[in-house]
Amino acid sequence: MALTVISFLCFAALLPFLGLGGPDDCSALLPFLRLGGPDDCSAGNQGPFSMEVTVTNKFAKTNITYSTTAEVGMPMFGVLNHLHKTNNSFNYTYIIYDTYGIFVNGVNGVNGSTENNTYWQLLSQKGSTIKPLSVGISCHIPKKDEIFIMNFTTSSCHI
Ligand code: B12
Repeated sequence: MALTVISFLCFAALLPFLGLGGPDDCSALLPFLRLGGPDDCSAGNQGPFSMEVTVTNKFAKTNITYSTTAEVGMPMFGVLNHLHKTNNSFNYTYIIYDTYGIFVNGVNGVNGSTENNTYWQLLSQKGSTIKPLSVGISCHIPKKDEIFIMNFTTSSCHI
């Protein structure tokens, strides 16, 4: 008799995990099956997104816009390398500093120069707002709908 009672109690305790008995069955199983919940919702936001890279040079009066794709979380360094691999009309050169990372030296054959006080300024456009980056391409992680601008201009002092 005692064995029957224990067996019954064990079976009743297992019901929620077997998906049986009562209206809360599904939610009781969810944590074990890893269905639903916030992780699944955010999974929908992963994957590649499209973005634009604009190369502008006021001296040569040129302005070229490239369309490319970026992976969520990928730094601009990876995005620019992907753009170059998929579109060989875009190319760039860089110098690695062991302090701040990767510095863009030249774009499409035009190099910055300390003698001429020129450099490739990096900017980010979201909607109608354009801001200079506060970090280089190795640290900047672009977001969906961002336009990344490489602007050949004269050096201005910044700290
Ligand atoms: C001068 C300077 C510049 C000059 C450098 C060339 C020159 N003619 O001297 C110019 C104007 C080109 C410049 C550009 C940029 N800079 Co600057 N720059 C400085 C500054 C004021 C002094 C650097 C220096 O001379 N150090 C002394 C020398 C002896 O040391 P060094 O290691 O040899 O210095 C070199 C590197 O620092 C390099 N460098 C300069 N800026 C940057 C930025 C990055 C991302 C990298 C990898 C290297 C790098 O150039 C220096 C001279 O060769 C520092 C601030 C500071 N007080 O340190 C900011 C600073 C290094 N720059 C900074 C930034 C953000 C930029 C830009 C990304 C700005 C932008 N939105 O475009 C761009 C780089 C864009 C690109 N093409 O990749 C930040 C870096 C922050 C970070 N965590 O990454 C700093 C710390 C300013 C700040 N407080 O925000 N910069």
